[in-house]
Amino acid sequence: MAFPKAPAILASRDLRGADLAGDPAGSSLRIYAWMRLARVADNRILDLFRQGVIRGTVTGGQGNEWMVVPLALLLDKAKDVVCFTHRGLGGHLVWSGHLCDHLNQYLANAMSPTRAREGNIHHGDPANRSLPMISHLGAMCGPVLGATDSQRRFGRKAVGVAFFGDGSSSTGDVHESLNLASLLSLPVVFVIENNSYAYSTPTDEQFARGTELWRRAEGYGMEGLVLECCDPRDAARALAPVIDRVRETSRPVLVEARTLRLRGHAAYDTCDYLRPGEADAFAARHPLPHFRESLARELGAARVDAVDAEIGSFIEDCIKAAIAVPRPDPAGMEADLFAPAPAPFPWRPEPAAPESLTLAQALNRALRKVLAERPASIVLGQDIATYGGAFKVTENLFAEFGRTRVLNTPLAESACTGYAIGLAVNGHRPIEEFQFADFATEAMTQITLNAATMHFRSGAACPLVLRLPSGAVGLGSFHSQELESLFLSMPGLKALYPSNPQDAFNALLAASEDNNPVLLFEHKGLYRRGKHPVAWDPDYRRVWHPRRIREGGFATLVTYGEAVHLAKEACDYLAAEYESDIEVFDLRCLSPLDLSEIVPSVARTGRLIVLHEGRRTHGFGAEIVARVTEGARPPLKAPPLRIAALDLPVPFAHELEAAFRPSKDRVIELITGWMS
Ligand SMILES: Cc1ncc(C[n+]2csc(CCOP(=O)(O)OP(=O)(O)O)c2C)c(N)n1
Ligand SMILES: [Mg+2]
Repeated sequence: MAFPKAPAILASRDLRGADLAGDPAGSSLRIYAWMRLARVADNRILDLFRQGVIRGTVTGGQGNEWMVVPLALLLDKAKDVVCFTHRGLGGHLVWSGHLCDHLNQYLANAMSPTRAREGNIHHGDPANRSLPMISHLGAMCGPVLGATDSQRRFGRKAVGVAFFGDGSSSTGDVHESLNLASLLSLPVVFVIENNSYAYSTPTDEQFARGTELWRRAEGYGMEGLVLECCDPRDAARALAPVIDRVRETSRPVLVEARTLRLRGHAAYDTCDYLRPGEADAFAARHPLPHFRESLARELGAARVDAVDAEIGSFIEDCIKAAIAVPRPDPAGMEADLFAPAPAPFPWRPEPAAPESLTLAQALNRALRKVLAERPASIVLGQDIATYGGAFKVTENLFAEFGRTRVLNTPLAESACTGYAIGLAVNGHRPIEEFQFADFATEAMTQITLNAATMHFRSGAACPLVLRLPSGAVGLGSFHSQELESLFLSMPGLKALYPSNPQDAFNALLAASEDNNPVLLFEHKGLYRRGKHPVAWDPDYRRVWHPRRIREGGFATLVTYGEAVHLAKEACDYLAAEYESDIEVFDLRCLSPLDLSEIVPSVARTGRLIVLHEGRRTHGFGAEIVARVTEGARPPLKAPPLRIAALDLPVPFAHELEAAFRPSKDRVIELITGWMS
């Protein structure tokens, strides 16, 4: 489809601070044209929603253009990083693409930039560093930090801009991100779009001490300033030096932009909650008509009228063109969940001779290899630098690779995972250690909604490894959990769970070269369970598939992680005592599940056992049983047996923990009971 030709005045998307002094007329009219485009487009999108042509919801940016348009014009589109919010259509229009691209997004048609997988303004242009927003407010700050840092690491003098509203400023992610940006000295401008309301809630019901949100900057050790709603040229004059300063000093700045609540929260909101006179007060301060009037005075009404007319007919032509685009095709959706597998990385075939290592040492060896051979890799997590991590998996890496590659993080799992996502989307390959898998719940939104959905909704790869020390080793409810079911009930995550040092080494290489977020579950009880030979394995990618570790004809047992060792011991005992040989598979990869060898094995043995340490109800075994037995031919000889932990929080005392999770004796008892 040929998009209508844009008016000449929209040919330039750039504004330099100096333009405002040197050529006030030319640059003023250009700012006006982009603002006008944003405003009329937003209004027409609202009309189309009311007519039922656009579905879902639309959240307009009316009242924010005076700030977002000059800011977008001032940024360097060839290197800077942004993430606009649901009030940022003006920013999107300036940043990249044709108006039709953006309309296609709202119309969710076959040419939508999110391939119609997201609606409203949830698109971006990741290839040009405009990160697509997710609804979860505050959660986009971390990715802006990461992508901006990634640009700097690649030697590009970028600035990032993280937008969020007054309401969003209450989220933990915003706090974590402000702290992280200051700590890492990241060149990010945080912009609070304060329109005095979060949906229907006024600021005095959101904050105890009024609305001086910019003053929070001091607490984070950064500069803060307030920008009252004003003529967009004044906004540009105020913002240009801020951007320059952030670019030069690489210090973050917090800007509170006091914007206007000209319309309701979204299309359906009639704003009944505004206080008496408030709507009129907003209207009186509305910069767009004032700006238009001054331009008409300065340049003559005819020139401004001509811009309006040209933009108006361009928008109508674009709407016609976008409406004519066919509806999206569901075909291919499932294939797009994951980014395709890249060619194997040309790893050096080392260690050539086997080294005798524990599983923790094997992971350390693999991390060293990844850091040494792949410059884009970065290891981050709490206490992982000089201390070497809670389980010493990162020991000595800091001494060898330094702070830029091996980065200690504050207790801010959500922002740090967001930061890692930003690094990943922009071309780095972060490997994040969670001190215990349990703390990954702090980053639930970032992992399951931001990272996991990234490729599906934006087409961008997110090569991110999340290392999760798992399993019960006597530490109680909050340092012991097996969280595979929790995470893997959400689409878009890959997951590996090695049971021995060689698989752990292979798993880290395989995960680190994948172009998707990969959860690497590491059972703490296996970290130091003996030393085993570990060497370069040209078949390391086999770790994405299960391995048959014991042959047998009586039944098929599927397990993973530490339970693999229980299974082996129990099956050896059963073979000796009952002459019942059980075939055992170490699943190794929990997502994507490959059951291609397991299904024929169960067809042959006619019996299926699943064994894992995670809880039984909604446990991962339920999925395996369902997938293996649905449509099983021939029908099974016995109902499947699930052996798992009790449906309880992980109890602390060792007697209680032993009763909670499967033991060798319990496995034997349950299997013999099932056999008889
Ligand atoms: C974390 C989170 N909680 C709740 C919501 C639902 N919600 C969407 S917009 C909104 C109000 C946001 O207010 P603000 O950040 O001030 O932005 P504004 O819409 O005023 O521009 C709420 C509560 C959300 N998107 N994210
Ligand atoms: Mg608000």
